[in-house]
Amino acid sequence: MTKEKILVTSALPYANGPIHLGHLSGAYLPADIYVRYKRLKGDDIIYICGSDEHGVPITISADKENVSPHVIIDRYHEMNYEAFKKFGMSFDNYSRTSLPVHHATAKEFFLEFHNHGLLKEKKTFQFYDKKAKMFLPDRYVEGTCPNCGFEEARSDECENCSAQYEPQELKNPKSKITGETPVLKETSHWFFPLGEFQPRLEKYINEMNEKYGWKENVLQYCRGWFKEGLKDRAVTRDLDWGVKVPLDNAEGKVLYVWFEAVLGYISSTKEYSEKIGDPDLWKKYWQDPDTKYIAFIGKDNVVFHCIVFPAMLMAWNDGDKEKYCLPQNVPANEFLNFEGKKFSKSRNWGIDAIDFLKIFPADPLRYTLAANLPETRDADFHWKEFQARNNNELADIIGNFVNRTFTFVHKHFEGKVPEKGNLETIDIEMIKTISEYPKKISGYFERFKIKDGVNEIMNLARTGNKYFNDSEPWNTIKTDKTKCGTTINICLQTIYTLAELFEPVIPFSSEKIFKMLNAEKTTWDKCGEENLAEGHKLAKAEILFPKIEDKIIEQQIAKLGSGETEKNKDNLITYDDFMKTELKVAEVVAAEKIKKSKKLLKLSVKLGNEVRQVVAGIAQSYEPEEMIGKKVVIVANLQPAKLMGEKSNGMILAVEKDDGKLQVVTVNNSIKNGIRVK
Ligand code: B3M
Ligand code: ZN
Repeated sequence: MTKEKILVTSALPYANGPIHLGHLSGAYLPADIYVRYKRLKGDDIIYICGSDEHGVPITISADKENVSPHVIIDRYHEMNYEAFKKFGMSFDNYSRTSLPVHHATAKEFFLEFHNHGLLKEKKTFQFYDKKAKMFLPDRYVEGTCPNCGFEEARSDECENCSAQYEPQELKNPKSKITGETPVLKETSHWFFPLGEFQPRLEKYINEMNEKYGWKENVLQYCRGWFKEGLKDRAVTRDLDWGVKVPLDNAEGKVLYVWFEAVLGYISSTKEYSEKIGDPDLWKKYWQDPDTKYIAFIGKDNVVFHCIVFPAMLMAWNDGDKEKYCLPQNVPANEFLNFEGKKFSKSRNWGIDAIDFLKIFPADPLRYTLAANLPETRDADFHWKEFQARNNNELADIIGNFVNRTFTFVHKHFEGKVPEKGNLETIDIEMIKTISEYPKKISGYFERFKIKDGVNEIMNLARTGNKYFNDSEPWNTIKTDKTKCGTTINICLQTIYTLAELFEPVIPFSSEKIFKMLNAEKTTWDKCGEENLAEGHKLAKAEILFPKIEDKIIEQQIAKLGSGETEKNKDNLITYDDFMKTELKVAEVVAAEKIKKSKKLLKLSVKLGNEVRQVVAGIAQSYEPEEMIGKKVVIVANLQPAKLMGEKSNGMILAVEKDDGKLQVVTVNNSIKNGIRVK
């Protein structure tokens, strides 16, 4: 069989928060299983992903924490990459859209379109939040629908009655960022003529579907968009975080995050090629018409991957430069819910991947998610099901099969693969079953029926156990050792096949089994043959899947909705840590403003006999005289610092109130100053 050249991408997660189990089961695990499977098939495959690091949500998070967006993207890029590694994701490259190679790629596409006169510059009115000093994207404006009166309508469409309207028609608009009433301000943007591409897009999707069989859910979404009619789309935004619009008259504008994020797949491949010292390698995947490009995503990204991105590639391909491959298939998944409800950070419903993997190994999670992927409809993760999949399937079916076979081999056959004697029907059937399996599972994986494939592999382990039981080696070892040897030999061959078929699903356990077998993997197509020679020496058995106790699962269930997450458990400090901070009661004896500073007050405070100078950022909340006589709490052992040229020796504790003003923490006047607070 000829080897295929395959490019696989998974949606680039926003570096604006931790990924959770829903993400894993949508766009990542199915892709990883497919990629690992194709690698075993011996195909030429590259698997690309990375962080999506632009867009308004990132700037909003940054503003909330009063840090630069870089702090946010660095934090979540690292965190998500770490979680992916622990989960066993086998990306060839995990890039970031903040890298220069990405900015250059995105600008190149924009300029190509601009230079060919494809982009139209149009003036529009858009809501502007004076307090936040920014133009508001549609989803950050809420108001009353001009059509049905629904009060939570967006600035351009109503979720309740589906009406679409101009922003100026929305009644009582409110900024979701500051709560202020936004004003309409004129701005201009560049638009991509998506509507013009509709006939070609419909043809493309029909053709791909006919040839490669697209998923019904994906086709449905596309048909829905076509029916509504594609419209021009603005590909720029008024924002300063993102890829700058590479034109002279475009101050303060960046490329719309979706326009550039999809190009992140290309720039990630370029980055990879540079890294491995073969800078042109990316072209082999992106620009060779033989490439089979598969884009794995969740259902909310369908329009961007089946419509917007292909249209952009078509537009590029209309030019005179090297042409790009379009996705051959986009096997988007539906959503995974958590214990019957949507994942929600604010309601503490669900669990982040990184937290999960601090408590449990990756394979039981991979298996549980894979056996229940939301391929055709939304699926649900349940803690009890996770426990049952681990205990009753991984441990009791495959774990038990491996364990009982190894126990036998070490006890009765000196840890070596026994010789086979005459084969009986039951043996011949088992050998035949194993030999048919690789093809059978390929049949599922090739059509992106990952879930069915995974469940079918577990059936082979079930069949193995049945064969073991029906052959009764515990009897034949006493009556007919050759026959017993035949059974154990065939069981070991089955274990080998299982280890390979399961490699894409539970790679860590598969590796352990191969170690126990003291053998290497072969290619997928050969893994159903007899791969272990008679007399081959095996290694010691290990426990593959320890059972998960009820108690552990109940603890997790109890956390739901409560606010206790793994993270804040990690943030706990010891008593000794706390005692390092010397908090003391101090009496303010003098206070004055600091010239040239709106925020700072210079205070003299008394701690016992000691008088110190402390500079505090409370000038917008207190007049100096209001502070005098207050018994405040200060951090007394903070390293001295200079603020606006004034020495500060300690820090006053304060809380921020709803209106943004500070209130210093005080104690009752009867408390002596200098006393330690603990
Ligand atoms: N970051 C959206 C999401 O995580 C987005 C995907 C980009 S793929 C190019 O749903
Ligand atoms: Zn409405």
